[in-house]
Amino acid sequence: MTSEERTAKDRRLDDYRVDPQDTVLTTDQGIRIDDTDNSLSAGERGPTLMEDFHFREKLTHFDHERIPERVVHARGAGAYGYYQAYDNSLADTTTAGFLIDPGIKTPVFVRFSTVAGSRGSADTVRDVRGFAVKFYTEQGNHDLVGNNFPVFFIQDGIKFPDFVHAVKPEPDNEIPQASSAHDTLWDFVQLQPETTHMMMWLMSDRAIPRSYRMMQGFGVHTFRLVNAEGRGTFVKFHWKPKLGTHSLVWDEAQKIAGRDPDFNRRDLWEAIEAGDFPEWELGLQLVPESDEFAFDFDLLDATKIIPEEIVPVRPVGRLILNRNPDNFFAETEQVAFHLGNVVPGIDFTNDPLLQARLFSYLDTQLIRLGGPNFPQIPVNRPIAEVRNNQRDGYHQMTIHRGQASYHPNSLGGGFPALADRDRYVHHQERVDGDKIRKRSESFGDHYRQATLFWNSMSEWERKHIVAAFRFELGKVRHNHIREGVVRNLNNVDHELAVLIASGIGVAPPEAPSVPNHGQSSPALSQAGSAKDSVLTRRIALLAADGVDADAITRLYGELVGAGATLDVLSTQGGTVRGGDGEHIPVTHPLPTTSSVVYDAVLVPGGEGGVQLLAEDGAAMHFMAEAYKHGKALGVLGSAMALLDIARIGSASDYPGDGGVSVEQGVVLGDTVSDDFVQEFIAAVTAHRHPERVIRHIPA
Ligand code: HDD
Repeated sequence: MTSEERTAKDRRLDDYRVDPQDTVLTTDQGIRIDDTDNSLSAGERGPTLMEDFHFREKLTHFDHERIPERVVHARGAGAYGYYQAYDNSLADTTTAGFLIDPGIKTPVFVRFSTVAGSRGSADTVRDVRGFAVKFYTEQGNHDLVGNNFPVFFIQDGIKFPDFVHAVKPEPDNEIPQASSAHDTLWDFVQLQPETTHMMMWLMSDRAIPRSYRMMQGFGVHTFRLVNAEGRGTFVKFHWKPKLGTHSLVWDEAQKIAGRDPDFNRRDLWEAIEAGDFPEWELGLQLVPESDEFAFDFDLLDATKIIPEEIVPVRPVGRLILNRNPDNFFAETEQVAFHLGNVVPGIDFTNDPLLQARLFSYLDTQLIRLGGPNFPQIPVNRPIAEVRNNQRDGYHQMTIHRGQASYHPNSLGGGFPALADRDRYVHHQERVDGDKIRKRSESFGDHYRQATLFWNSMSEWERKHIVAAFRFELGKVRHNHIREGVVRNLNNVDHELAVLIASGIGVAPPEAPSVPNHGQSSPALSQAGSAKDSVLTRRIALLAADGVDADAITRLYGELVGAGATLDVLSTQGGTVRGGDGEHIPVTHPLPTTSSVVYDAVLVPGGEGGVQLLAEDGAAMHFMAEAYKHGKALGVLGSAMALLDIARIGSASDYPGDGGVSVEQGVVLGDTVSDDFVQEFIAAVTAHRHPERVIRHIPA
């Protein structure tokens, strides 16, 4: 990283970084140690002595190395970077400097996570992904603790423990790990129709992102921006990934969970190490306070979106992640987000889910990080100056000087003084009402937006949603739960409910009294997401002795030049011999890897090589599986014979005129011509080709 890329936060962290280079082993007391492999004992074969302070200290520290994992979002990965506003004329809307001043690069730490699984669970499970951003602004820390879905399961945070108990592994046997496909979750869902909209998102491909770098983020709640005059504007926060929003397919996601459970974490780490810095654009939906009641839903209801076609998302800045943490525990595990960390110019609304979160996050850090001084942990420290009269407590790291730790005081000169500028001013709002436990009637519709989501999906996205419901409900043992879910979904869309019912052994419901309203919001579909680059796409090239080595050299140059990576996979490790005797290094032997960790496959020609691949089950499985998952395939010359063997096409699909043929992402050519390269890059850029017929593929 160049010195220019180092942020103010990086400089603050310098004081805490410890490097083992040129050091000598000591105890925690600084006593130098010359043997850490043998305990002090009475005789070579005798008992260990209590006085072995090095042994005792080493073991005691080890015994206390674990802290409680997060009750939700335990599995995560994080990175540092910065946020920079565009020249966006938001100065009339908020006093939050980091949102309006293009001259400021605000340091950030971002942590992505799954929700239900434990710390050691797999990355590619069907789940919501956390997208939590800590902005270390000059006005203090601001946390935007969002998800990759714009809505939530429940409307009031008092139900959060119920929901989490239902989705987590069941309490008697702690099964299943990191999965929503079990009775308790669906029991809760069928009895709590407010979950319906979120469940549509959870059953969609959004719940299995290809990469953290390829998913959207949302602040979910309606927040409020406040300007210098105290005028409020409702706001929804959106993060849009530069690489587009792309997903895995379910069969693939499950296989990756075994092949590479760290798939998303590794992807984030490797992209940053390679200098392919992940990037998102921040967008805002702004609603004047006068329009609070202008919608057919309540802005305070976190199970609702504001469709982008009604209130457009206005781009206001960009987020870049450019540095991996030095130490997972110290930084990614100890980072403490809190929805209540806000800077002047950003305020809350009366969304009851938001209000509950204001309590829960501080509370959870107290138990998780062992006391009230967790804001002093390096990753949590603001870059803004911290001065107050809070004192003592476990793990106090600050040596507060002076006699006075109270306000007002005369003995300390009255310091710290009360701020008279750039201070936090709560938005003024008149509030009065009866003390009641009652949900507002404006929160009463649970289906319209679930229907909107369903209507907005492309045909293949709908197929995936139906398959996901069938998979999950197929694992539910109680019939009344399956029936209850189908009953609810019938209010979303009759055809959807019938399709699901027929797959899970439930009688199809009668048509509902309120038919589908027919409205859609195209922005909700991933089909139209950005598909304009192959940057960081992972391409597998299958080769065996006798391969056309020139083709590999050319393909490598073209694809790596376009920003993709190309791995040569073969039946064994070491090198592959080209037709003319050249040696090409093998990146991975086929048995150690799998098609599921790649985005696309290339198979060059070369008679002997093609024959060896044809006889190799792993190679044929690789091609068939990649085809099944909708990935781009580029097949050259004699390798076209493999299409029949893998049951994914036929060499006769190629007209044989020296040109290039393209059918649903399968690109065939005689040689590595410019056309072939262009068509293959276009096929990879498209991400997936979900229209293929794949029922017959056994992989
Ligand atoms: Fe939460 C963690 C996001 C509702 C209580 N939440 C947590 C994290 C994210 C979210 C991204 C992980 C932060 C990290 O990486 O450390 N949570 C959300 C979103 C919600 C939401 C987008 C709805 C809009 N959460 C929610 C409610 C409650 C909580 C309603 C409780 C009333 N969430 C927590 C928590 C966690 C947490 C128990 C666990 C670990 C932590 O806070 O630091 O306090």
